[in-house]
Amino acid sequence: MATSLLSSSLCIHKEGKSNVSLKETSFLGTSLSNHLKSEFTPTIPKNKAQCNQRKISASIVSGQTMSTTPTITHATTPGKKTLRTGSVIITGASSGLGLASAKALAETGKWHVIMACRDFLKAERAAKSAGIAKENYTIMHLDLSSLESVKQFVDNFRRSGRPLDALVCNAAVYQPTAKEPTFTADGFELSVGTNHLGHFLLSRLLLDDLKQSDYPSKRLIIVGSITGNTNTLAGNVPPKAGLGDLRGFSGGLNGLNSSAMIDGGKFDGAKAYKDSKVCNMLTMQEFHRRFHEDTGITFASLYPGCIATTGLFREHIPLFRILFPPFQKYITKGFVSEEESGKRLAQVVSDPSLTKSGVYWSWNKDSASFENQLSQEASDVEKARKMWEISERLVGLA
Ligand code: LMG
Ligand code: NDP
Ligand code: PMR
Repeated sequence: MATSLLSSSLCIHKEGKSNVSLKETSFLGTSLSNHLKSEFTPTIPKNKAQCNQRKISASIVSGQTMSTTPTITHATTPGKKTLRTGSVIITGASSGLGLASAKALAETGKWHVIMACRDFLKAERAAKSAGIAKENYTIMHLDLSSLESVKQFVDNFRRSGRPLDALVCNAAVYQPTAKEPTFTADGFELSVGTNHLGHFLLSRLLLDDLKQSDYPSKRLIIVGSITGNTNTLAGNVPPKAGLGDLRGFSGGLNGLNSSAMIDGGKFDGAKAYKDSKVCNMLTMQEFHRRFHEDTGITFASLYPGCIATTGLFREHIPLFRILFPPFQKYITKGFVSEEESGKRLAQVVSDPSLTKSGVYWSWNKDSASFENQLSQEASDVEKARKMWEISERLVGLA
């Protein structure tokens, strides 16, 4: 039974329509220049004065929060229109998928990466040991488990004078062994508070900055996961994701006068994480419905594959950490290296052929991307709307 379930879940990947192969989508290669010819009108000079002006105030804070001075560089091809360096914020870029995608994007030479991290020193060491060139990244402090920190990050970013062309909501915590809930600075259960509510406020605030960007393809990417989707085998491993009627969420997830769980049930750290991923995927779609048409911004989510070696499993029992990578490699075959997952996320950020909005991307075994199907709950329009409205209230936007 296990085998048949396994292969049926893998079939979803095989059967998925493969839109692009890696070969076809080499970052910003010929296909991008073609794309640019038709779509891109350079508007750098318009922003430059504004940028310079902002740079002055940015220098006041840069000593503390930034490792490089903001500069806007241009990639020039003689005789062709030029595309300025893109500016992308990646949350949780100090390890795992975030670091790998920061490296992949920086290495194209077409992106400056703002690594939005809670631990400045760790991020600096990580960037150095990954070999990311100094001029290609800036580290800025962001602790997603504090709404005040999110607001400060947005202020600091604006002061830096950089445009915002892409935002990647990647950071996450996972507490599979926690017996009792812990809470964010604002009193929300930590996993949903950090993975969803912190990112919700961040992306709502930065939407204005994305709107102002003159980049040809502006994107807001939120990392989702297979384990939040109950239409897959992985999503059926207990405890399963389920938001119920959102009664705990509506009550503020504070564990005092309301449950710490979205569905109002008993605390379960693994479920809270999976629920937070459902919120991430619902948020992406609600953004798409509310803002895509008017702004042209691409909103997308993805399941990058099972990156069984990352820090995400740091709180799991040691035996799990030993067995999980070989289990995923040899049994489920869902394993993907950090490097490969980084390339996948980088593709969703910058590949000219992945501009479709409202999509949940996955990759098949040949590492070709395809548009995957979300579970019924993760694509529930009414639930997305309700979840959005409660989130607005909890983060103080409504
Ligand atoms: C929970 O336990 C913990 O309680 C929780 O605290 C948290 O840690 C959480 O997700 C994290 O895990 C999960 C536990 C329960 O799973 C295990 O880790 C136990 C392992 C049991 C080993 C079973 C043998 C499998 C083969 C072994 C290979 C050896 C390698 C070791 C691997 C270690 C790492 C995993 O899990 C269970 O209850 C086990 C049963 C899981 C099967 C679930 C399948 C349900 C299928 C339902 C049908 C759905 C159909 C979907 C079809 C979709 C198609 C469209
Ligand atoms: P890691 O633990 O390696 O990376 C998570 C990052 O989030 C770290 O940089 C961590 O910072 C950061 N972070 C955690 N809490 C906060 C906070 N309060 N404020 C700011 N940053 C924070 O895990 P992964 O790379 O595996 O996870 C990245 C994303 O990929 C997550 O969204 C996860 O849900 C998703 N994902 C992962 C899969 C996997 O198999 N690993 C599968 C599917 C999705 P620090 O370095 O300081 O701890
Ligand atoms: Mg899962 C095709 C099968 C498949 C895939 C792709 C994953 C991904 N897992 C699969 C199957 C199974 N897992 C099976 C059959 C089991 C029971 C033995 C199993 C168990 C399991 C555990 C205990 N798996 C896990 C855990 C975790 O603690 C991880 C988790 O749920 O984190 C929330 C996890 C994961 N399995 C995955 C992926 C991608 C994860 C982790 C990360 C995530 O969703 O972010």
